[in-house]
Amino acid sequence: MGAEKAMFLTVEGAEGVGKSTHIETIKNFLDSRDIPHILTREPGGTPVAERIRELLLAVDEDETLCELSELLLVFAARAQHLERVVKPALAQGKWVICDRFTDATYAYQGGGRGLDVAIIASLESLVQGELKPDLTIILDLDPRIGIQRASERGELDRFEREQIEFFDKVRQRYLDIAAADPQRCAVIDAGNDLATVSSELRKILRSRVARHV
Ligand code: Z5A
Repeated sequence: MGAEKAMFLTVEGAEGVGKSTHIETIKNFLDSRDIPHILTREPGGTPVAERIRELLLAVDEDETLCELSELLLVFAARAQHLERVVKPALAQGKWVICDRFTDATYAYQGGGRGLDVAIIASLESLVQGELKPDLTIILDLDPRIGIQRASERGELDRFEREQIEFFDKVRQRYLDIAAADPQRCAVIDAGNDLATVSSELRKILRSRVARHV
């Protein structure tokens, strides 16, 4: 393995776009090149951060989570995940593939909930410093299809119960992020069949990742 620098790859998108499915494609790509890597996710990735995830996803009829609490919990989980998992892995030369990261905060808490981007940016700077993903794959899909896919899996979590307008805003914010940072972000049409999406993803990996190995 001749990696100069371990890469930090993130996969993003709104509800049911196929992140888990296509992270497997990335894993196979790295395995085929003997690139050491870990798979992780946000919110979560450590025992403490997974407990925060449970709080974030739980439907609690007695007390709704206020928007600022939600934002702070997301970043609390991220701080723990970065210190305990992401930074140590990168320091050991292991690539990190993360199912969602801070773009999700801009999309869900910023776009969906309407929280001020400046507040998110200041927390991002506090928690991450200069650390950003090297490559972000954004799977883009009409939320109506994504929700349909998710609802076929069973009971819906707290986010999945949001109205379609919420997911339209999330999707749009992801597209805005990609347009503002095309060097880092690649958008894939996740409305195509699985084979087409995987093939497009491999093409992106060959062009953007191969030069690092
Ligand atoms: N959240 C937040 O608010 N702020 C933050 O900063 C962060 C997160 C980091 C949990 O995330 C929630 O946290 C998330 C936002 C919030 N809530 N929502 N919504 P999550 O990643 O666990 O939640 P999720 O979006 O529901 O992910 P998921 O359930 O893992 O879905 P997915 O990984 O994108 O999809 P999948 O499981 O790979 O695929 C879904 C189904 O569709 C499955 O049956 C596949 O076989 C099928 N599929 C996938 N692709 C295709 C294609 N191309 N054609 C046909 N069928 C397909």
